[in-house]
Amino acid sequence: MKIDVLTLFPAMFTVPLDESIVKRARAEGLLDLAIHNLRDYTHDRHRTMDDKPFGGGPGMLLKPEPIFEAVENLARENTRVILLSPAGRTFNQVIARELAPQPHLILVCGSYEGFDERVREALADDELSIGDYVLTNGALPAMVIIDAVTRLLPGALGDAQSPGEESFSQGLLEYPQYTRPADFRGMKVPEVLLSGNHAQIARWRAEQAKKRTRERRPDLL
Ligand code: JF5
Repeated sequence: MKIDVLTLFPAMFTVPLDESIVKRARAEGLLDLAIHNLRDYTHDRHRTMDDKPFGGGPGMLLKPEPIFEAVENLARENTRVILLSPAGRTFNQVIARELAPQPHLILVCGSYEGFDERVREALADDELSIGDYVLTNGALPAMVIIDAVTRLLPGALGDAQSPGEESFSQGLLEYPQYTRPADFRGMKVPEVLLSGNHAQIARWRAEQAKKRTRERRPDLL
């Protein structure tokens, strides 16, 4: 998968996408990630990225020209252009699974007060939010989406792990898990997990997952 990111803050992307599973996916060629500075697509002497909204009002808008030029330069057949902003549909695991098979994404990070509406109308295939709060810019949302999608790419987790069983894949929160020691400071691992009875363990885990989801996230049921 190829992902191009358009941002005013390319430095924000360096460390988080050069660690762990994303780093390995890039090294193995599962993910081809390119971060582009939107300012490189300006042509005036001051490299102006923003301007005042027509009709007045507070704040500034991203100028449309650099975004159009960048997207038109990078897009090919089968590209999905996605804006990141609080006005998008809320990103979740279903959307991550829908993006993972795409050959090419362009993620356009908003900032200031947001996008000129013509960017939405003429350029964007989708607009995503990562939740109902306001950030200073779309770099963190872009990284969240890259992370969630990358671990779903075939081979990204290695053979030991699978993305299929975890929280949300089944539509439920995860059941409680324990590792050694079986007694840590008097806090004991539930007896059933030490029993070796795999049918009983599976039943206990399913019950616990449902109970936890009912208590914490009834909206998922
Ligand atoms: C942004 C205008 C983009 O704040 C966000 C955001 C919050 N959830 N998902 C995305 O993006 C930055 C702010 C203002 C456009």
